[in-house]
Amino acid sequence: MSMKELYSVRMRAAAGGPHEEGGRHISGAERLVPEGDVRQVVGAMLDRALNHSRGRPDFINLTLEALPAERVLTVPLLPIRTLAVPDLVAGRRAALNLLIKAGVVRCAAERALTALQALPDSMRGAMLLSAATGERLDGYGGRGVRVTRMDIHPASRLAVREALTSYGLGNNHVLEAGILASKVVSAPGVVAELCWSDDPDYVAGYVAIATCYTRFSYLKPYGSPIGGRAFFVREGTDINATISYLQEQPVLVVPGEDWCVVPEAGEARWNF
Ligand code: WAQ
Ligand code: MG
Repeated sequence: MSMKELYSVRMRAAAGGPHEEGGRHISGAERLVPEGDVRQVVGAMLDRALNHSRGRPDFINLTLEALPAERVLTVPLLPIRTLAVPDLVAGRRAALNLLIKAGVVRCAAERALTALQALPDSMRGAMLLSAATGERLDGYGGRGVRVTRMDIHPASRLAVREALTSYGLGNNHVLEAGILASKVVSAPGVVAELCWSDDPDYVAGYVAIATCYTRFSYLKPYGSPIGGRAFFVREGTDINATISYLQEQPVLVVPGEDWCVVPEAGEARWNF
């Protein structure tokens, strides 16, 4: 597939006015596609913004930006595994333990969980937190750090989608989150990511580390419109470099030779 240029297509939708005037975040999306796909992608994003379970937006911002292909970095797609947990409490406990195993200090991981649970509503972006203390490091307040300019490599999209579908993971959430997380853990200084959705009916969430994307079947209460993301960075990281990588560096994610969806593991095995 020859690609001289790629287009970053970005959408953000809010209700009650634009985000920057206090509107409530409804939906966002990020793609990085060849020119021939732009029309279809823009149409799909618009449909998605207008038919969202979080409500009807009255503000939609669509951004298109051409990027020279030589600026685009390639990073590996994380393998995806699922841990079935019986409920939210078990899910959060397992997620906490995995974060600690990945090098996040316990009190930092606990602080992150508390901070995400205490959000009054979803942010548009993520909190950047110290993996040592849990202290908030970005200065973006209620907006958070927005990861943009990333996608799966167009030559791999179909095969990855099919692999996910064959494991019952064919919904948009898994692929999009897998792409985002693969970029996030490739950022300088990032140790791990913790995430759950802001879609009221979507209760699964994940922890991503450098080697794996681990889904937990329950990470938030059914019906809650409050999602969130936390990125943990190690001590001594140049925060500005990390933020500019996350927000600006174009990245295509590519499944390596050994990329796979790890078959679902039983609850007992993963009850750390
Ligand atoms: N950059 C930073 N943070 C973001 C971005 C982004 N591009 N997009 C969303 N967020 C933050 C924001 O605070 C949202 O409220 C929150 O993440 C959740 O976003 O394996 O659907 O798009 O089954 O609702 C995870 C589980 C689904 C997927 C994640 O996220 C699976 C999901 P959502
Ligand atoms: Mg959502």
